[in-house]
Amino acid sequence: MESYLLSNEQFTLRLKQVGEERYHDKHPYHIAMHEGKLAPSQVRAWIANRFYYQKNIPVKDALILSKLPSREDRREWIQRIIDHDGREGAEGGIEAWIRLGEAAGIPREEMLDERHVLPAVRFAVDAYVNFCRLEPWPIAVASSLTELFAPSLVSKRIGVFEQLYPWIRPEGLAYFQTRLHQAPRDADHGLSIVLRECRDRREQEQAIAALCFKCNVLWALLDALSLAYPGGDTER
Ligand code: AHQ
Repeated sequence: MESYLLSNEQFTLRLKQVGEERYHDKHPYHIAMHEGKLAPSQVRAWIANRFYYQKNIPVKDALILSKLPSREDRREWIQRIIDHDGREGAEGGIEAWIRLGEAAGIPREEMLDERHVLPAVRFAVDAYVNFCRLEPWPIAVASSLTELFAPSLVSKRIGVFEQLYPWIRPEGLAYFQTRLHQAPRDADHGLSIVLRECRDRREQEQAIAALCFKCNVLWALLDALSLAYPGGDTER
Protein backbone atom coordinates (compact mmCIF):
# COMPACT_ATOMS: atom_id res chain seq x y z
CA MET A 1 0.00 0.00 0.00
CA GLU A 2 1.24 3.54 -0.75
CA SER A 3 2.56 5.26 2.40
CA TYR A 4 2.51 8.97 1.44
CA LEU A 5 0.02 11.21 3.24
CA LEU A 6 -3.08 12.03 1.21
CA SER A 7 -3.83 15.75 0.79
CA ASN A 8 -7.13 16.91 2.31
CA GLU A 9 -8.63 16.96 -1.19
CA GLN A 10 -7.42 13.44 -1.98
CA PHE A 11 -8.56 12.15 1.44
CA THR A 12 -12.00 13.76 1.08
CA LEU A 13 -12.34 12.30 -2.41
CA ARG A 14 -11.49 8.81 -1.13
CA LEU A 15 -14.14 9.17 1.60
CA LYS A 16 -16.75 10.31 -0.91
CA GLN A 17 -15.86 7.40 -3.22
CA VAL A 18 -16.85 5.03 -0.41
CA GLY A 19 -20.36 6.49 -0.51
CA GLU A 20 -20.53 6.33 -4.27
CA GLU A 21 -19.74 2.64 -4.14
CA ARG A 22 -21.43 1.42 -0.96
CA TYR A 23 -23.95 3.85 0.53
CA HIS A 24 -27.34 2.28 1.22
CA ASP A 25 -29.18 4.48 -1.28
CA LYS A 26 -28.08 1.82 -3.79
CA HIS A 27 -29.54 -1.09 -1.84
CA PRO A 28 -32.43 -2.90 -3.63
CA TYR A 29 -34.73 -2.22 -0.65
CA HIS A 30 -34.21 1.55 -0.96
CA ILE A 31 -34.44 1.38 -4.76
CA ALA A 32 -37.78 -0.46 -4.48
CA MET A 33 -38.88 2.14 -1.89
CA HIS A 34 -38.01 4.99 -4.22
CA GLU A 35 -39.93 3.31 -7.05
CA GLY A 36 -43.02 3.06 -4.84
CA LYS A 37 -42.85 -0.73 -4.95
CA LEU A 38 -42.78 -1.49 -1.22
CA ALA A 39 -45.93 -2.91 0.32
CA PRO A 40 -47.15 -1.19 3.50
CA SER A 41 -45.84 -4.14 5.52
CA GLN A 42 -42.36 -3.59 4.05
CA VAL A 43 -42.44 0.16 4.79
CA ARG A 44 -43.66 -0.44 8.35
CA ALA A 45 -40.94 -3.05 8.88
CA TRP A 46 -38.32 -0.53 7.69
CA ILE A 47 -39.67 2.13 10.09
CA ALA A 48 -39.82 -0.24 13.08
CA ASN A 49 -36.34 -1.65 12.43
CA ARG A 50 -34.71 1.70 11.68
CA PHE A 51 -36.06 2.85 15.06
CA TYR A 52 -33.51 0.59 16.72
CA TYR A 53 -30.79 2.39 14.73
CA GLN A 54 -32.21 5.83 15.59
CA LYS A 55 -32.51 5.20 19.34
CA ASN A 56 -28.87 4.08 19.43
CA ILE A 57 -27.50 7.18 17.67
CA PRO A 58 -27.36 9.27 20.88
CA VAL A 59 -25.82 6.29 22.70
CA LYS A 60 -22.95 6.01 20.19
CA ASP A 61 -22.62 9.81 20.13
CA ALA A 62 -22.31 9.87 23.94
CA LEU A 63 -19.58 7.20 23.72
CA ILE A 64 -17.71 9.38 21.19
CA LEU A 65 -18.37 12.54 23.24
CA SER A 66 -16.73 10.90 26.28
CA LYS A 67 -13.51 10.51 24.25
CA LEU A 68 -13.30 13.94 22.58
CA PRO A 69 -10.37 15.78 24.25
CA SER A 70 -11.31 19.34 23.35
CA ARG A 71 -14.04 21.48 24.84
CA GLU A 72 -14.69 22.99 21.42
CA ASP A 73 -15.34 19.62 19.79
CA ARG A 74 -17.49 18.47 22.74
CA ARG A 75 -19.61 21.64 22.58
CA GLU A 76 -20.38 20.88 18.94
CA TRP A 77 -20.75 17.11 19.31
CA ILE A 78 -23.19 17.31 22.26
CA GLN A 79 -25.76 18.91 19.93
CA ARG A 80 -26.13 15.54 18.16
CA ILE A 81 -27.36 13.97 21.39
CA ILE A 82 -29.82 16.81 22.02
CA ASP A 83 -31.06 16.55 18.40
CA HIS A 84 -32.15 12.97 19.08
CA ASP A 85 -33.03 12.88 22.78
CA GLY A 86 -34.64 16.31 22.64
CA ARG A 87 -34.88 18.74 25.52
CA GLU A 88 -37.62 20.60 27.36
CA GLY A 89 -39.97 21.86 24.66
CA ALA A 90 -38.19 20.19 21.72
CA GLU A 91 -39.12 16.50 21.47
CA GLY A 92 -36.11 15.40 19.38
CA GLY A 93 -35.51 12.83 16.66
CA ILE A 94 -36.33 9.70 18.63
CA GLU A 95 -39.80 11.04 19.40
CA ALA A 96 -40.18 12.19 15.80
CA TRP A 97 -39.33 8.68 14.57
CA ILE A 98 -41.96 7.17 16.90
CA ARG A 99 -44.44 9.61 15.35
CA LEU A 100 -43.33 8.45 11.88
CA GLY A 101 -44.27 4.96 13.02
CA GLU A 102 -47.66 6.15 14.29
CA ALA A 103 -48.22 8.05 11.01
CA ALA A 104 -47.62 4.75 9.19
CA GLY A 105 -49.98 2.82 11.47
CA ILE A 106 -47.49 1.35 13.95
CA PRO A 107 -48.67 1.88 17.55
CA ARG A 108 -46.19 3.68 19.82
CA GLU A 109 -45.85 0.65 22.12
CA GLU A 110 -44.87 -1.56 19.16
CA MET A 111 -42.05 0.84 18.32
CA LEU A 112 -40.89 1.10 21.92
CA ASP A 113 -40.97 -2.61 22.79
CA GLU A 114 -38.85 -3.46 19.70
CA ARG A 115 -41.03 -6.49 18.91
CA HIS A 116 -40.42 -5.98 15.16
CA VAL A 117 -36.62 -5.55 15.37
CA LEU A 118 -34.88 -8.35 13.46
CA PRO A 119 -31.87 -10.16 15.02
CA ALA A 120 -29.55 -9.09 12.19
CA VAL A 121 -30.66 -5.48 12.56
CA ARG A 122 -29.91 -5.65 16.27
CA PHE A 123 -26.49 -7.15 15.55
CA ALA A 124 -25.63 -4.51 12.92
CA VAL A 125 -26.64 -1.60 15.13
CA ASP A 126 -24.95 -3.04 18.21
CA ALA A 127 -21.79 -3.51 16.11
CA TYR A 128 -21.91 0.20 15.25
CA VAL A 129 -22.33 1.21 18.90
CA ASN A 130 -19.47 -1.06 19.98
CA PHE A 131 -17.28 0.25 17.13
CA CYS A 132 -17.75 3.76 18.51
CA ARG A 133 -17.16 2.49 22.06
CA LEU A 134 -13.86 0.77 21.25
CA GLU A 135 -12.20 2.58 18.32
CA PRO A 136 -9.95 5.65 18.70
CA TRP A 137 -12.21 8.70 18.68
CA PRO A 138 -11.11 10.08 15.25
CA ILE A 139 -11.94 6.68 13.70
CA ALA A 140 -15.29 6.56 15.49
CA VAL A 141 -16.01 10.06 14.16
CA ALA A 142 -15.09 8.87 10.65
CA SER A 143 -17.78 6.19 10.84
CA SER A 144 -20.42 8.94 11.12
CA LEU A 145 -19.40 10.42 7.75
CA THR A 146 -22.12 8.48 5.92
CA GLU A 147 -23.93 11.73 6.72
CA LEU A 148 -22.03 13.25 3.82
CA PHE A 149 -24.38 11.23 1.61
CA ALA A 150 -27.60 11.42 3.68
CA PRO A 151 -29.09 14.80 2.65
CA SER A 152 -29.67 13.87 -1.00
CA LEU A 153 -31.14 10.52 0.03
CA VAL A 154 -33.40 12.06 2.70
CA SER A 155 -34.65 14.87 0.46
CA LYS A 156 -35.51 12.28 -2.22
CA ARG A 157 -37.22 10.12 0.41
CA ILE A 158 -39.51 12.98 1.51
CA GLY A 159 -40.84 13.35 -2.03
CA VAL A 160 -41.15 9.59 -2.45
CA PHE A 161 -43.20 9.21 0.75
CA GLU A 162 -45.45 12.15 -0.15
CA GLN A 163 -46.13 10.99 -3.70
CA LEU A 164 -45.86 7.19 -3.60
CA TYR A 165 -46.91 6.35 -0.03
CA PRO A 166 -49.75 8.83 0.60
CA TRP A 167 -51.20 6.47 3.21
CA ILE A 168 -48.45 7.64 5.59
CA ARG A 169 -49.80 10.73 7.34
CA PRO A 170 -47.57 13.67 6.23
CA GLU A 171 -46.87 14.87 9.78
CA GLY A 172 -44.81 11.67 10.14
CA LEU A 173 -42.20 13.07 7.75
CA ALA A 174 -41.14 15.85 10.13
CA TYR A 175 -38.05 13.90 11.20
CA PHE A 176 -36.65 13.87 7.67
CA GLN A 177 -37.12 17.62 7.34
CA THR A 178 -34.96 18.22 10.45
CA ARG A 179 -32.19 16.00 9.04
CA LEU A 180 -31.89 18.21 5.95
CA HIS A 181 -30.10 20.86 8.05
CA GLN A 182 -28.73 18.69 10.90
CA ALA A 183 -26.91 16.15 8.71
CA PRO A 184 -24.85 18.67 6.66
CA ARG A 185 -23.89 20.50 9.87
CA ASP A 186 -22.82 17.24 11.49
CA ALA A 187 -20.98 16.04 8.38
CA ASP A 188 -19.01 19.31 8.12
CA HIS A 189 -17.92 19.04 11.76
CA GLY A 190 -17.13 15.33 11.50
CA LEU A 191 -15.11 15.80 8.31
CA SER A 192 -13.13 18.68 9.84
CA ILE A 193 -12.22 16.47 12.81
CA VAL A 194 -11.17 13.55 10.58
CA LEU A 195 -9.08 15.72 8.24
CA ARG A 196 -7.41 17.40 11.25
CA GLU A 197 -6.75 14.29 13.34
CA CYS A 198 -5.71 11.64 10.79
CA ARG A 199 -2.10 12.69 10.51
CA ASP A 200 -0.52 9.76 8.67
CA ARG A 201 -1.56 7.46 5.85
CA ARG A 202 -2.27 4.59 8.21
CA GLU A 203 -4.83 6.68 10.13
CA GLN A 204 -6.30 7.99 6.87
CA GLU A 205 -6.80 4.42 5.63
CA GLN A 206 -8.34 3.49 9.01
CA ALA A 207 -10.83 6.35 8.63
CA ILE A 208 -11.72 5.17 5.11
CA ALA A 209 -12.15 1.62 6.43
CA ALA A 210 -14.39 2.98 9.23
CA LEU A 211 -16.67 4.56 6.64
CA CYS A 212 -16.78 1.26 4.71
CA PHE A 213 -17.72 -0.50 7.97
CA LYS A 214 -20.56 1.97 8.58
CA CYS A 215 -21.84 1.55 5.02
CA ASN A 216 -21.91 -2.18 5.74
CA VAL A 217 -23.92 -1.56 8.92
CA LEU A 218 -26.57 0.36 6.97
CA TRP A 219 -26.49 -2.21 4.13
CA ALA A 220 -26.86 -5.16 6.52
CA LEU A 221 -29.95 -3.55 8.06
CA LEU A 222 -31.62 -3.53 4.64
CA ASP A 223 -30.36 -7.06 3.85
CA ALA A 224 -32.15 -8.27 6.98
CA LEU A 225 -35.36 -6.53 5.91
CA SER A 226 -35.09 -7.96 2.37
CA LEU A 227 -34.80 -11.47 3.79
CA ALA A 228 -37.60 -11.13 6.31
CA TYR A 229 -39.95 -9.13 4.07
CA PRO A 230 -39.39 -10.49 0.56
CA GLY A 231 -41.73 -9.97 -2.36
CA GLY A 232 -42.35 -7.02 -4.56
CA ASP A 233 -39.17 -5.75 -6.11
CA THR A 234 -36.80 -6.24 -3.21
CA GLU A 235 -35.59 -9.58 -4.65
CA ARG A 236 -31.84 -9.30 -5.09
O1 AHQ B 1 -31.35 9.90 10.73
C1 AHQ B 1 -30.03 9.60 10.66
C2 AHQ B 1 -29.15 10.01 11.64
O2 AHQ B 1 -29.59 10.74 12.67
C3 AHQ B 1 -27.81 9.65 11.53
C4 AHQ B 1 -26.69 9.94 12.45
C5 AHQ B 1 -25.50 9.56 11.60
C6 AHQ B 1 -24.39 8.93 12.37
O3 AHQ B 1 -23.87 9.62 13.27
O4 AHQ B 1 -24.00 7.80 12.05
N1 AHQ B 1 -26.04 8.69 10.59
C7 AHQ B 1 -27.36 8.91 10.46
C8 AHQ B 1 -28.22 8.50 9.45
C9 AHQ B 1 -29.58 8.86 9.56
N2 AHQ B 1 -30.51 8.50 8.63
C10 AHQ B 1 -30.15 7.49 7.65
C11 AHQ B 1 -31.26 7.43 6.59
O5 AHQ B 1 -31.07 6.75 5.58
O6 AHQ B 1 -32.29 8.04 6.86
C12 AHQ B 1 -28.78 7.75 7.12
C13 AHQ B 1 -27.80 7.62 8.29
C14 AHQ B 1 -26.42 7.86 7.78
O7 AHQ B 1 -26.25 8.22 6.60
O8 AHQ B 1 -25.45 7.57 8.52
